[in-house]
Amino acid sequence: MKERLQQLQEEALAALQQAADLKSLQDVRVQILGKKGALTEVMKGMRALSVEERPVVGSLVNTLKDRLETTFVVRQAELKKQTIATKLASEKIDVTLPGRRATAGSKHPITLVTEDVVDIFTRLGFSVEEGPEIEQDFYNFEALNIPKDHPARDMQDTFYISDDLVLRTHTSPVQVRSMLKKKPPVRVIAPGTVYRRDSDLTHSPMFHQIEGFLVDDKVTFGDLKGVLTHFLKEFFGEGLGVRFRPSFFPFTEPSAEVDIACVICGGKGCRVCSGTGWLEILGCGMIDPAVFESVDYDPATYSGFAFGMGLERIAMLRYGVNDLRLFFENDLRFLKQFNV
Ligand code: 2NM
Repeated sequence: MKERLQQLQEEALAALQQAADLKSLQDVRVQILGKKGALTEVMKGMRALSVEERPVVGSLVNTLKDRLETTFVVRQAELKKQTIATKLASEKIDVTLPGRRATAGSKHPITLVTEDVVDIFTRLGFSVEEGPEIEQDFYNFEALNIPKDHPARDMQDTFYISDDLVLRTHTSPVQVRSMLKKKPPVRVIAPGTVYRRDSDLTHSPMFHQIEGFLVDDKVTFGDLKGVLTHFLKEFFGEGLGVRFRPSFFPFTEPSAEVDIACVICGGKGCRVCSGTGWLEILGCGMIDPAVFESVDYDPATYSGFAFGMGLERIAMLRYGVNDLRLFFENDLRFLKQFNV
């Protein structure tokens, strides 16, 4: 019996010491001290002992049990410490390493141009208005005196969502909404994204516009010329050549197109201005009385002017960009150059 206990002690101590992790240590404990463990088996054998031997062996068993329990607890603490140390070592980070720099973005050139134009008109007392890009026929066409058979209404030119809904083809519907909201005197500019079914080297189906209008009593074509000439000289430079040519729009009468002296060749004639020395930059005119009727302004009391311009073209001239597609490709090598 004593030899069996001695042997068990050696085996058990070795097994506890050799357990490599908490799970196998627990297994060893069950194998030795558990209900069906080796030590329990030995204790069952005590029934066969004599009355004199029993307390002696019993005391040995208890001593061994205590010793094994203690060894188990010590080894368990050791393994726990080891586990934590391994985990800490694997999760260690060097906080002294240099960080990754956060790269700053930059404003899109169309945004920069929009901000500049808006700034000039804001200083003239205009307020900025916005409206939906999905627009009703009434605001996009009907109220602007664009008749049912006008080519602009054609499926060829306009993205239709339904019979009555279109992707706005200009930002004029924002002006219509402003006129319905406010009574004169009123000065508004409306920058925004617009859509037309047109896609080639010089046309994108999605592009950007700024339109503006001013209504009061006694507004004249002279006011229109003064405001737009002021704007163009603020934007492109004081010495700029500007000319007004007669034109036609359904929503203005009379209408005009405005040219500036070519910013590339200074008016001598080059590829950009097709040898004319002039660049067409915006459309404008005196708001047609028919538009006033749609928004319930009395055309006998009020008059006003309106204008519109495409921002991609202006951005190309300002930054010397020779390909429209660069604005829509979002190539960071292009966009980064506008970091100001
Ligand atoms: C243009 C040219 C001429 C224009 C007219 C209006 C409104 F709503 F007041 F009638 N907004 N924008 C207008 C006039 C736009 O773009 C080339």
